[in-house]
Amino acid sequence: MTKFKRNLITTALPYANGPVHIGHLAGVYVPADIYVRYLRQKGEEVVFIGGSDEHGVPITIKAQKEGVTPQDIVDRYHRIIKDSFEEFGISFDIYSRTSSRTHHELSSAFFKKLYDEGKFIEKTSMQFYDEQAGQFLADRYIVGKCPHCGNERAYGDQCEACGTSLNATDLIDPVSAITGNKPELKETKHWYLPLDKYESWLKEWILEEHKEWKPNVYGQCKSWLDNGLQPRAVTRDLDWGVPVPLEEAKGKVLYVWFDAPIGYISATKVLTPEWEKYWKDPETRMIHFIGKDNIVFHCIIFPAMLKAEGSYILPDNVPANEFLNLEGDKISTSRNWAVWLHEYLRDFEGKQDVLRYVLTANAPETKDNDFTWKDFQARNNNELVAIYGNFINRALVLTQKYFGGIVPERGELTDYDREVLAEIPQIIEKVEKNLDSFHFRDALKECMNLARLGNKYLADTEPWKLIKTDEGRVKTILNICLQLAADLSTLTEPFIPFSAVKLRGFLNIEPVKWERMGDEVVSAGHQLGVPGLLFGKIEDEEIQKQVDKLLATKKENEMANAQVSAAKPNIAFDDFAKMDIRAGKIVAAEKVAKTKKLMKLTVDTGIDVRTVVSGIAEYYAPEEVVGQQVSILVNLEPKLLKGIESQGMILMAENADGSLAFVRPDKEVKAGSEIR
Ligand code: B3M
Ligand code: ZN
Repeated sequence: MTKFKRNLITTALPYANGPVHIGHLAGVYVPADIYVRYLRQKGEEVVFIGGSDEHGVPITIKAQKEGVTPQDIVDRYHRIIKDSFEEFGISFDIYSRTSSRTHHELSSAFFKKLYDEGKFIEKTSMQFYDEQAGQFLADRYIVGKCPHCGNERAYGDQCEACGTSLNATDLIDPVSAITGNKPELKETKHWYLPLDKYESWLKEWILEEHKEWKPNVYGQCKSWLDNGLQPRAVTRDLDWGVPVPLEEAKGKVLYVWFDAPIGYISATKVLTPEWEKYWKDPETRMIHFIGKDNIVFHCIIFPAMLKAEGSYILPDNVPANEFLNLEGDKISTSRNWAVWLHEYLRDFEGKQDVLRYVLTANAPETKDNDFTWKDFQARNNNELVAIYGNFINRALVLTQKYFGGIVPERGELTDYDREVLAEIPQIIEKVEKNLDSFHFRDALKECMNLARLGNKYLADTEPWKLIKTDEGRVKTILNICLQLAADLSTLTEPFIPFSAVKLRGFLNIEPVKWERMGDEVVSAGHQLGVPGLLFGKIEDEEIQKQVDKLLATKKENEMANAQVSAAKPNIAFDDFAKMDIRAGKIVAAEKVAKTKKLMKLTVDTGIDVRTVVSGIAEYYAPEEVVGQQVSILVNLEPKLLKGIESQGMILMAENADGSLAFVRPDKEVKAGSEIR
């Protein structure tokens, strides 16, 4: 890290078309924040950049669905997302947005410079057009069958089922997402970045000069580069976005993936007039924190854009994470399969750090990982409460009890004391090594080892026994414990910053510099603050509530997706005419004893009054059905059910979840009327 003077840390700009969930936090924002807080504590110069991606088709589609403007949508979600990040302590120096004027100006100028220098190629091609909607169908405006995996709902730019990036014209049976119509092909002109021209440079820069990148990132880049790069269109026929700054390009905007990464630059410019020192000085180290679906854009396309522009630095590293799943299923906004941050905070008030901790301990660093509520509870109760909280609590309470909360002085150290103290710098070194290489899970594990060390030290030395015989020894032990506690507040601050502040309150100390860990930082005679609990236990009921909520979502999704059964083969009219279906009226009803489903109905068919046994008891109570008009098949062979002769069948519609509803004339008709 030494050859650099300063750090520019960016995080992927989330689309402002929905709130953010645990997958966002785990994949991008928590690791980035840990890294930034660590650098700051070490006294490094850092700017930490975030913002909302406010262009792109997902936003205009959402606006159209709701009958509002795209600006309404992005205003709404930009706020919600910004608040969520703030509440979780993501310590951005700026959280900006791509609808800002600075952003429009800067991305426009970026395009213009490349255009003027002849860095683009112009191409006229046939693209899908929706006559009725009067617009071209870019990216997500077109859906069809994926040629690779057969997914029926693949988009014009990507199939989310198999991850393949697509061209709209690759789709099988494409339809417009606006009108559902079959689109036509119409000629249009666009500007392309000839990525093929940058291929050999990218190969050298990534595959030779950045072998240290994470294997998942390096591997994805290699496979793109091995497959060969094609020119990529950087403009679209849309009316939402940064207008293409050319006379001949009326009604066209920059492709969202062209302007979004420039959002990192424009956000820095909004933050500080010195923005160029971060973007143009090779002594700045730039790092992009992103999720794996954004790798190609940050490692190949954006660097090619920066290279083409010529005055900007390139990223030094792109530590992309894999995905976080939720209870075994892919997180999905459209299926509402997510833990939304604003909802988490409603249910677990003040427990931001618990989520930060669990998402780091279980981070999808090398492979997709699963978040489960059981694991969340276990990590809180067995790690934060039982290990970290327990050590802090004992150190504080014992000092309170024996010395009125005043830090006792250290006496002579035993060999064991020295051994324990010598472990501190070793642990710190491991934390640093892991953080420097973006191994956040392992770094957190080492932090917890410092708390474990404290617990072991207390258990081995047993000051509560010694107090009767050797007060001097107890003073030394507690003094050492309090130094450990202070070190923990410094070491864990990047991971669980709210708890670090709380702990410093208990200790009544100011933030301690990173390099002072291991020193005697709380001096003898210092009055501690009021001790409290650092973490609280999470009870089974709270977890059950979350699990139930997800089960309900699952059920809703299943119902929505339930397949309608396939059509039966055709029958002759005569076969149909054989059925004698009448309008009847239920005149009496009772549950059939010792069954769950059956109800004995007495039905006036107009022809006669008869008994029918029907499987509706789970969905209707007898008193609700009496007096109701129904459709009854009267010429069905009688059948014995639970000892009762059933004479006919009541027609019911069966819902996706198996629930039943009566099929009846929509206005009352005379009993016995024929239904056909
Ligand atoms: N908005 C895609 C995403 O949210 C995109 C990232 C832009 S980063 C410059 O995954
Ligand atoms: Zn596919």
